[in-house]
Amino acid sequence: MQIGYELGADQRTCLDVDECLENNGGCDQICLNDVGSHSCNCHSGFRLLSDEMTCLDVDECSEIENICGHGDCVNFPGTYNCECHEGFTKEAGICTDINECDSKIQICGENGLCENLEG
Ligand SMILES: [Ca+2]
Ligand SMILES: [Ca+2]
Repeated sequence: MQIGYELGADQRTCLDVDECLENNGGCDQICLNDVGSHSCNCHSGFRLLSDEMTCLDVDECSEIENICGHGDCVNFPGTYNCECHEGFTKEAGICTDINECDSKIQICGENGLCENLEG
């Protein structure tokens, strides 16, 4: 008898033990049952540590340079958020410059020429 197997009802067959049924196989998040063993996995935004059981949040703010563009990155478990500086708007999660000239409000008046600046 090997670890990871249990004896079947006929006392001759080795059956896989589903370790995930008990205590989630010791896994932090996702337990994957394999024949004769099992493994752990993590939800997206988390990383499996070297103990192969524990999931740790990925700090996108420090790991991915300039992830927010013109904004402040705030790390959350499993995700992150970009808080844009004034004059910038979030597009596809990244803070990009608002082109005030394109907005419906005619900020420069009828005859004024509008020049878009960063921020
Ligand atoms: Ca198993
Ligand atoms: Ca995160």
